[in-house]
Amino acid sequence: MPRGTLIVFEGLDRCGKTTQTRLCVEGLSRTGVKLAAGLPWRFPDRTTPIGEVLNTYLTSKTELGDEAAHLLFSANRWEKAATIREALGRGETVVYDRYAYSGVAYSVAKGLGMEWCLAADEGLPRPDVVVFLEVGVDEARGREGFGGERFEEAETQKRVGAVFDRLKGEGWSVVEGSGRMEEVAERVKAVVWPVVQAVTGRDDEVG
Ligand code: DGP
Ligand code: NA
Ligand code: NA
Repeated sequence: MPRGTLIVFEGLDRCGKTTQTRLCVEGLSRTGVKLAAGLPWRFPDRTTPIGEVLNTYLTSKTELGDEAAHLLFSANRWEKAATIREALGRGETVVYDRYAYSGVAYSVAKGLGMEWCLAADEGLPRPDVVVFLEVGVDEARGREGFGGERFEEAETQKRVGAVFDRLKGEGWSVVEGSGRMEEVAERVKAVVWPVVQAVTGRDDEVG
């Protein structure tokens, strides 16, 4: 049995990631690809005990040192690692709204070392494709809800964007995130579907 595909969406706050992640799942479900239950999955997963701490941190109700925050975000991913591996092993495709790259980008933007940050996530299931939704900070800023949480000011977002630029590499697909959401979804489909086909061995048209 072919394994499932691990698809990850990354980007700055308010880049449309959550909408595009959902549309991607809807598109995949129409193709008949076997999907994990309850997609999209997201990090931080605020439903776990560690996730609850992260939620109070992000909404600025608690303070944490940068290193402690980094390791908690990473631990939040590690507590799901076995679940992800099991789903992929059952042939189920998994779609994530944020993954370890956000962890590194936000922490390095705060001044922590790149190597130190990367080390905490080393060994997590490796994504087959990272869809990076590229949206300028000024555009993201104009979107509804921007500015509500800890890292959502323009200066932070610019620094986070610069770290993402350093992380972009093999397996990354940068997708222009501005424009109508249906147009963006088409661009996403064009990069995701070939990967799903390659991993699962399907060769039919996108549904
Ligand atoms: P979201 O729920 O996708 O809006 O993410 C909440 C905020 O948390 C957002 O500003 C990005 C930030 N974030 C997400 N993952 C991590 C991480 O692993 N480490 C750090 N430091 N910040 C993260
Ligand atoms: Na956010
Ligand atoms: Na979001």
